Amino acid sequence: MKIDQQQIEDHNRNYTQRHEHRFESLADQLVKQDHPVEELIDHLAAFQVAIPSWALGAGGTRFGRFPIGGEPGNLEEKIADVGILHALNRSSGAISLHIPWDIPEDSAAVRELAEQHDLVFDAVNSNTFQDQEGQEHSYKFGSLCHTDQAVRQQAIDHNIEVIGYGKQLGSKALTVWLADGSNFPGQQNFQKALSNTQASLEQIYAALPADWEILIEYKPYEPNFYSMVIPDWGTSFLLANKLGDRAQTLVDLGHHLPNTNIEQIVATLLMEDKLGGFHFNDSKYGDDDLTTGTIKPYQLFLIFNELVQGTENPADLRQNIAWMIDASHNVKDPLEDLLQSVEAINQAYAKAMLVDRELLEEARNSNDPVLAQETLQDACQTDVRPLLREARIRNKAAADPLQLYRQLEVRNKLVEERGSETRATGL
Ligand code: LRH
Ligand code: MN
Repeated sequence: MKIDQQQIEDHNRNYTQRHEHRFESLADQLVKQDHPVEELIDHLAAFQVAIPSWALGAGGTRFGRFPIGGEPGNLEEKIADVGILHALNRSSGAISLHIPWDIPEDSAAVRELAEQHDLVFDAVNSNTFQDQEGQEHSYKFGSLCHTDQAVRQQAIDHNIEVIGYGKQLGSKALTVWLADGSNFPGQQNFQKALSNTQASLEQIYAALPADWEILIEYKPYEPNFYSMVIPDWGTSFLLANKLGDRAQTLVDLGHHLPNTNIEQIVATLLMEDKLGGFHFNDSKYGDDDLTTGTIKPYQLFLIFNELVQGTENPADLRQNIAWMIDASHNVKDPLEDLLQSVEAINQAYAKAMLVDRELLEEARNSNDPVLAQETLQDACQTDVRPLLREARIRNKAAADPLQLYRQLEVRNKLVEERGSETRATGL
């Protein structure tokens, strides 16, 4: 199933009148506020979010999983699905693979197919949280931290193998998330586990190509429920500093204990030049992997506010950070959920670029919290959707990707093509 340009042009033609009216009135308002509208549109049009290869099928929990039908049954079909998203919003121009769920059997062919969909490969993810068929050593009690050197070496070799796949596909980063930890007090020697992990990461870091980065993802709990070897940003930051310049911290929004001030963590990592990337999603309680911006949209805005404030040139922001989604779709159509996530991320970015930075600093320097709040919320409560629509239309994407996705009955066509039983690898 491919979406052709004619279908998008037909859709946009129907939108033109309504859109132009709304866009012109917003552009007028923004110009009056001295906002560089054309520049804003260029930044938004250039902003790309990577789609996780492991979130293109129906997700589930231990209590159940409800198939969606038409799921991609292999890597080629996953690339085609990300191609559909990118055709609709021209903001999903990258795919992040998870190994071994998505091993590229023929890298040249996979790369060729991705190019046909105008896609590149973002960070590749290793997996030492599951035991694979025929695997010599189990990761039940950890991987890079394991008490047994043979298990640690097996996990190190796997990460180096993942770098190998990434190199063939043009990826420039390895994401390492470890399920390593313990379920009971006394079960693990915290210091030994952390120093084993550091020593293992040093071997992986040494195997990194010169132009690659390693992104260290932290998580406070699950699947271990007493301790995780890398539970928080501080531990990831500590390891990244010990490894070297090309080691950075990855912030998965769902990997924080309730009420954690994530925007402050982002500000600190940015200041220390150790913010490597994001896994965008949203959550109310735990690592719920819900649609980005659905539960805490103001937090998402505040995170982008720190990103825009903390970076001189927006182009650097785009280049230096890996923008990726990490979600699980238990009740929504995965492609609709991902379209909504990309839209929410773009809205937060657009609103953050509308903050009157001078006025905000003035309010801060004069300790005027009321004015500071008004300045932030003035931007956050601006309806930026016409700006995003304009950026998409200029990018030859759909004015309203979700509406066109439904109008074209993409899911039904995927079910016709693939049947209702296909199951995508991943979570
Ligand atoms: C762990 C995590 C990690 C992935 C996995 C799919 O919760 O966020 O990023 O490897 O989800
Ligand atoms: Mn993640």
